[in-house]
Amino acid sequence: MQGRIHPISQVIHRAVEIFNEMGFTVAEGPELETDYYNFDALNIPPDHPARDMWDTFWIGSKLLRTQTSPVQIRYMEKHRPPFRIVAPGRVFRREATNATHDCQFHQLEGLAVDRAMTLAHMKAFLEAFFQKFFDANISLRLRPSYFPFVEPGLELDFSCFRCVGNGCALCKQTGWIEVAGAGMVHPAVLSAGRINSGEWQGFAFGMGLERLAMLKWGINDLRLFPSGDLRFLNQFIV
Ligand code: 2NM
Repeated sequence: MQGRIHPISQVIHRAVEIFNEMGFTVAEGPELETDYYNFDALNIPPDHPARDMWDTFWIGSKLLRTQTSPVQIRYMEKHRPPFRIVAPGRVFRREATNATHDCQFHQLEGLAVDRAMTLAHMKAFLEAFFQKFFDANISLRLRPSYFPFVEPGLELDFSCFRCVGNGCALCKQTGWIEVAGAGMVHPAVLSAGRINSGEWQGFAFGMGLERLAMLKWGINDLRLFPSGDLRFLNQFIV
């Protein structure tokens, strides 16, 4: 019996390939993190109510990263701008499991820092990304939201590639599908990365990869991904 590339690995490979073409390199970091890199450096001090946005697995004095953003902080500490990076990897949330939530999943986050890197650049990069990833004519919509590490913060929706905006079950009749969070990196986060926020600015975004895979292949339960069930996995022949 022949081995196969896991569907989430396939999504990571394709996403990285597309972002590479747009000048992004890959950054990686530990899954076991410190309070500092997962929260404080991301503008979430110990008593900040936003900590409750992420239910966290603690292991002694360390934690399992709740997003891949700590990778970007570590990268900023060691590299000078301008740069563009993506950080794909496994993240952990202390949450109950159902068809659309799991206590471990994969994210791909991006960070681009330059002297004048704006949300307009981000919209163009991400529109190009989704068009290539889904091989469909997709446009993006930005909605105001809140994440402590960005200001302004945004949710990103893309136009439904199934019904082309007319309304169907996939987009719950809205014509739009929520796919990512994003924003302009908060000056306090740039400072934590030893980057002068008077000279440099950047956008950041994060998306769930199980969700991308579910949309791409019409999968309705994300618990299938870590199941190891060969009846499921054998359908993803490269
Ligand atoms: C998101 C939403 C908004 C993000 C921020 C950063 C960092 F470290 F550069 F500040 N990385 N990723 C970010 C911003 C992630 O995920 C929903």
